[in-house]
Amino acid sequence: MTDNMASIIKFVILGGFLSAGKTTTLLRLAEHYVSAGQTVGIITNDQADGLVDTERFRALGFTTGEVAGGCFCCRFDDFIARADELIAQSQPDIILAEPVGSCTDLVATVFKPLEKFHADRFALAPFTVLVDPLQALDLLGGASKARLSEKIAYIYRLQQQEAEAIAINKIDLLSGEQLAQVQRLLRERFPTAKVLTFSALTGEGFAPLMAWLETPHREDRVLADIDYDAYAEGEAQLGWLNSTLQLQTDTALDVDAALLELADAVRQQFQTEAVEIAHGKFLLRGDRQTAVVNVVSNTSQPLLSQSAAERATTLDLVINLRAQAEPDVLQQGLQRCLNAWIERNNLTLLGRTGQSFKPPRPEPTHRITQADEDRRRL
Ligand SMILES: Nc1nc2c(ncn2[C@@H]2O[C@H](COP(=O)(O)OP(=O)(O)O)[C@@H](O)[C@H]2O)c(=O)[nH]1
Ligand SMILES: [Mg+2]
Repeated sequence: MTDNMASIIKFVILGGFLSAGKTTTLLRLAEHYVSAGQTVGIITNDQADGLVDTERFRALGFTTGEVAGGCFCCRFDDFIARADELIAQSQPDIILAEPVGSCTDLVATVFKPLEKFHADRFALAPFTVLVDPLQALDLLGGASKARLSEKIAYIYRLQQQEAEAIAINKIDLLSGEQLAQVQRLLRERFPTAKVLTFSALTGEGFAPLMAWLETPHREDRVLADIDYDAYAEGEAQLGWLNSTLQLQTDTALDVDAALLELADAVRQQFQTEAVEIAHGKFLLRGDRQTAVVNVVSNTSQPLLSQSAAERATTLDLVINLRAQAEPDVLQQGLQRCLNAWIERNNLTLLGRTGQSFKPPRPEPTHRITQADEDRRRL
């Protein structure tokens, strides 16, 4: 790495719960940086491999590394290895990283280790955590209405507590009144965080967000009192399912429509079973183009986030589902929908890989707290 010592790489890590809009925001940021002539590298993260997010970045031509099998905190060495690979491949000016959406304590386990061991190579942007305003109202506002459990809400609160800035995304969905309500709620609960508002979809408020990310990371809000048992329990209440299928058909299939149909069938299936979806991602690659559909809750319509606009006969389907249920419940519910969908569309299943599980207890590689630092200084 000696030849890279001179150039310090900007490092942007965007936090936020499942479906807050991290990938959408990073894609928009990446496009801005590229159009300003900068080279961008991306690191995605999940508890398992076969990631829709990775496919999305790669489909748009971004050099992307993936940390799979655990969060950045528990796979810190892999995280650094991916960064080194990006540097070797494309000498990026900026690395953008998206941690797992159910992960917290990132300041102690990722930011501080980066500062302690890699300050000569990376300049961190302030730790910014994205918020879906409707999810925030649900998880922080009225506990009686909350559809995700109290343990999951605990993780959600920790995520905001350690943020230097909370960026309220999806403001295009809100009335002025609703936005004011969410801002009030977040300022009340997390008075030390800067609050930004924007829409990754329309680009509104994006310039101030980008300007904020240009400022240096200043404050480490280490979670001093985090209860790792409660955190582990909360994460384990989320079932995780990643599945990749190869399919074929004689009659060319409308990729966008077929994917929307499948995603909505899955949403309805879990709504019937009272299984709350935290994020369902569906990607269907046709002969040349790729469609992506997101489901962010049981009650919101599936959204076509990327259109393939083609009919295709050879298809790769990737599904990443995170929902509040046992993994086998997810597996069975999805299987039912897939069987019906395959039959309805006259598809032939050629192959399939995947896994479903609960995230294991987080065991960070490093955990550096303020107290450790203070002791060292004495
Ligand atoms: N209306 C609206 N939807 C958004 C916005 N940003 C993201 N989304 C949608 O929210 C869903 C989840 O986004 P994604 O970026 O995958 O979230 P992640 O899980 O945090 O990476 C997708 O359907 C996005 O299209 C936004 O600013 N406005
Ligand atoms: Mg994502």
